[in-house]
Amino acid sequence: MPVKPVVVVTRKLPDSIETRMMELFDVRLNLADSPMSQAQLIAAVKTCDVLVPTVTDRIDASVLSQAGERLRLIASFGTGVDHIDLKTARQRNITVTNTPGVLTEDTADMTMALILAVPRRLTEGERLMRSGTWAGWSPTSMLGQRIWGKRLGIIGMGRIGSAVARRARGFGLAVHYHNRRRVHPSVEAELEATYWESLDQMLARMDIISVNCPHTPATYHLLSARRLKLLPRHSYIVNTSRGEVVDENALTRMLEKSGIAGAGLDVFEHEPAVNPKLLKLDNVVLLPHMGSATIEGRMDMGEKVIINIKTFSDGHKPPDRVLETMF
Ligand code: 8YV
Repeated sequence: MPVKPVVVVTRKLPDSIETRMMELFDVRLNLADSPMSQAQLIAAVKTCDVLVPTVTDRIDASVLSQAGERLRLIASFGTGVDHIDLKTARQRNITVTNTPGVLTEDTADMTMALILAVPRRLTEGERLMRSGTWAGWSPTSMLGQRIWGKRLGIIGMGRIGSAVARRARGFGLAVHYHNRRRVHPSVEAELEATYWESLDQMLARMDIISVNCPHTPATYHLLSARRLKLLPRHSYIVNTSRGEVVDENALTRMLEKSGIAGAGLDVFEHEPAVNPKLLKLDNVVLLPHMGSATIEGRMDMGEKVIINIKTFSDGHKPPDRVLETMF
């Protein structure tokens, strides 16, 4: 790899991150911030040493198979890597890195915000105020569901799931979880978390479900139409992970017919598209994939990308290598 590798960054990053990148690398920025088409991505991978994509880019086999010999590193700006074909990258000897850890607390905060917002009808109340039709306080208006004492079922007890569990305890929620592997007993004890080997059994007994697992082939539509039907009618779902983990159409049907009480969604199956029927429902809170959207988080993510590229171009193993076997 050349001393100053050619680095293509697919979206606009914070100014100071771009400035540092310009000092260190031969960088091609996207100042207009327009999402790149597949043809533009292919053109980019033909000429660069390093690609810095985000969740809005699909780095699939058709892109990677047209990459030039010099493409050696994909330093993704983000933690999720479901937009990158890891197998093809490995076959072509392209290293992939991500930015884990630095967006954990922000994403957990947003998850907690949705856990509070949906049962307490936060955005519904806000819409009422803005409509100018609020008739004043009444003992029976805008009643929601109490949070304290309810059961929270976390799907995916990784970094973010654990950070959600820590917050949830402060709100008096009983923490339950399902994970591919049971977490260490000391972590379970710290989080006072109850493990469910069977996702189906956990779903049937929870008041609130939080989706915090990555999207992989194994978790695609993990919350399928069948599993959604297991949820109690009074329960809520919050998803700050990836839209693909939940069958969005089935969820919408469930919400329409009050099969569950509500949903808080920060992610969608076909972003930026959203099932238009969801927009019509009062019992959902919808956010535009902003779980990790803090200034500090974006700076930290950018720093991680820079460290990964610099370490790699200096001939060392970058700290945040992603291996297929991790998923
Ligand atoms: C990021 C995310 O904003 O890091 C992730 O996996 O989902 C988001 O919080 C986005 O992916 C950046 O590419």
